[in-house]
Amino acid sequence: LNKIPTKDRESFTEHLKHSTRILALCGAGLSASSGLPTFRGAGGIWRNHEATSLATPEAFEADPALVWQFYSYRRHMALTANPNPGHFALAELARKRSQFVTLTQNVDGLSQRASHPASQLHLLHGSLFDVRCTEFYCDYSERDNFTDPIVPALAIPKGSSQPLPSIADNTGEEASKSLAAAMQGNKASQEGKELDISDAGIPIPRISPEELPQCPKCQKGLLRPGVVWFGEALPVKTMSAVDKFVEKSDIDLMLVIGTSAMVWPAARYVEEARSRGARVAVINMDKQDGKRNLTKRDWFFHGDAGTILPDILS
Ligand code: BJW
Repeated sequence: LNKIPTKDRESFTEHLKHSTRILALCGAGLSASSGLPTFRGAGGIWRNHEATSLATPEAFEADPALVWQFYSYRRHMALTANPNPGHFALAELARKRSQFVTLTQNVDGLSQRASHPASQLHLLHGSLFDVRCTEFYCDYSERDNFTDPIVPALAIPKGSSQPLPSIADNTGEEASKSLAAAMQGNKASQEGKELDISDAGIPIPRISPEELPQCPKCQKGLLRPGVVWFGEALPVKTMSAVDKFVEKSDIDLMLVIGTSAMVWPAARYVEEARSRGARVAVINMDKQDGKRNLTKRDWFFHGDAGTILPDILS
């Protein structure tokens, strides 16, 4: 896409060669070329909802079925996606450099599937494949639940072969949406495909609370995805392991990969590393996001993380 200027590549390669303590902060842009949508910008809308507005305890309380549909869809997307060369390049760097640590805000499991050493990978925002009970007195939690769909009611509907509504019945915006949905449904059905339920024009079934994932321990609470929503604390053990690494000694290099770096406390690690002497390299598809807070000592590599990382880290 964008050719890296030779002098930037040379100075980065030289610095990487002499770096010992390296930190990477990853965001949704790392998984973009694996086909997974980001949170902000055009890809961040799910059925007319801002993805970030569904990632809250309040949204789950108000409409657990909607939030579970969103997460069930994302579990399915993540399970059917593959890690890209960016995930593999980070995993390889971790194997080569014992003092390299990746902090990922991503919950999609792609770094793990690229065999990133687990002891050098910290999941700041949890995982789509962890679940836990929502009852405050119940401590039930499960890791690596890859059942897809997690309950039958959350299966992504296949195209139905209902007859198309007649043109005469279709006037106005709603009607043309339902026609488009029915046409997509019919096409999907002919091809045996799942419907794209991220499109608000595609009808999805109403789900009652009893059909959502239930806690097998207390048999009272609903299960929820084991991710960190806005207003919730990040996992304590993860944070203390990260802080231990960061506070131990100076940091040589900080890689900021495919993130808008707007969400706290994850974003604060960039400044923290800088204050410990790190030079910062930002890899981002968007100039505005990537160049925010850059200093003269930093590098900005403009383009797809899946292409740039294997190039600059090899
Ligand atoms: C590419 C690319 C390609 C595209 N190649 N690049 C003011 C100051 C400080 C803090 C706050 C504040 N006001 C509110 C807060 C707190 C809040 C916060 O930070 N809000 C901000 C929005 C202001 N933070 C919290 O609430 C956190 N908790 C907390 O603070 O707790 C306090 C507490 C303490 C003790 C007890 C109780 C509470 C929790 C934050 C949790 C965030 N959760 C989510 C959802 C996770 C689950 C899920 O996945 O559904 O995490 S929100 C969402 O944002 C998700 C992401 O991990 C996170 C970051 O997004 P990311 O990854 O950067 O994605 P995008 O879309 O923003 O950016 C993608 C980038 O990639 C773009 O730049 C593209 O250009 C680029 N890109 N394609 C390279 N191919």
